[in-house]
Amino acid sequence: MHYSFRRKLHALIAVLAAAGLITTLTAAPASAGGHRDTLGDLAAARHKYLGSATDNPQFADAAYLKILGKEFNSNTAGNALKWYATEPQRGVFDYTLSDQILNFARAHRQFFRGHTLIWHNQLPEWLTSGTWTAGELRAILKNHITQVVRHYRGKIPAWDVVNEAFNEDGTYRETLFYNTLGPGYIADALRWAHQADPQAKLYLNDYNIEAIGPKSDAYYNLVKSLKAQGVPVHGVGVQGHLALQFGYPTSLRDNLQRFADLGLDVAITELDIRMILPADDAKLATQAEWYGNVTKACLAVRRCVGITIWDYTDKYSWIPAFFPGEGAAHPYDENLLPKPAYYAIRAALRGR
Ligand code: 9MR
Repeated sequence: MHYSFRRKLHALIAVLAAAGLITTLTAAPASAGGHRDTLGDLAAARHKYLGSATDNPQFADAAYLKILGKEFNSNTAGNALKWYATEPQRGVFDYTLSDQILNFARAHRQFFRGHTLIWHNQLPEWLTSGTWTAGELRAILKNHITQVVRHYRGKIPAWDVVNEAFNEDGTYRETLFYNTLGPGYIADALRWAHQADPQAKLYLNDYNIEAIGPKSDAYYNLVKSLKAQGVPVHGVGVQGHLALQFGYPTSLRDNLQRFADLGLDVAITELDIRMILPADDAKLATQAEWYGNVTKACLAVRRCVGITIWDYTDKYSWIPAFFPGEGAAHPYDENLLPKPAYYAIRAALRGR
């Protein structure tokens, strides 16, 4: 696909530049125009992607879209592929919202992450208000996964199949799916998704698994046992919703590496770094350092395939609504201007 062509092109450029055969294109300033010096280009030269999530309301904002299409080489739907959006009535599938985002990504030659097939939030009313036997729910789940993944077969190369399956202490989260079907729903979901698109990379994804601890240990043990049973699981997504007041997860790199050592891809899937408002220069400097450190952690792990920022700008942040008094979490500000964090990501991608 286009993305892998572009990756190869950038790898070739990097090799030629390293050999001194050409002056590296990525050294050109952004103002030189074109797509030569974006975050996505710098990441591609390191064989990674640097992406952003987006959402449908943002499509009314031309200035926002211009940056989204130009600066990032990966994209994902913040909401449009969730169950409430794709199967609003039982057996009735709607891809209007997700197509808008996927078509934009394809037009801009971006990689794409599908988020998400199974999650306990943003489920349709018909599903949460019903009472289901295990047999019924299994059939509903299988149909949902099969339909959505098959619809996008060959177009969505990576899926968050199950999102947020564990509690902080590493026990299973008691969701509709767990309570009705038991923990085996995860292996089943992965198998159904694999049948629907054998090429897609299938991920388990969660927050607060950046550091080594009970929750990331639960994933480590689960994916190890799934792999031992031959269940198609290919990656672990570390969301990366960080907050300055809680400290930097210093074991991030080692944690990514231990999953990679199991033969899995890893990705930072929903990065943002919030702070208690108001923002000031010191907090923005610390935030920039953290963005740089997360980027370096991914670069240090060969099987870390890339980083997705959970929308690139403070203008469309999910955070103020969920954590009142917090925000300023993204690398662009509310006026779509780059913050110190943006420059720290660039520097890290350049190996500085
Ligand atoms: O960014 C999403 C926001 O627009 C929604 O209102 C919210 C609903 O729960 O979900 C947000 O995305 C979440 C993601 O799907 C899973 N990890 C946590 C993200 C932030 O809440």
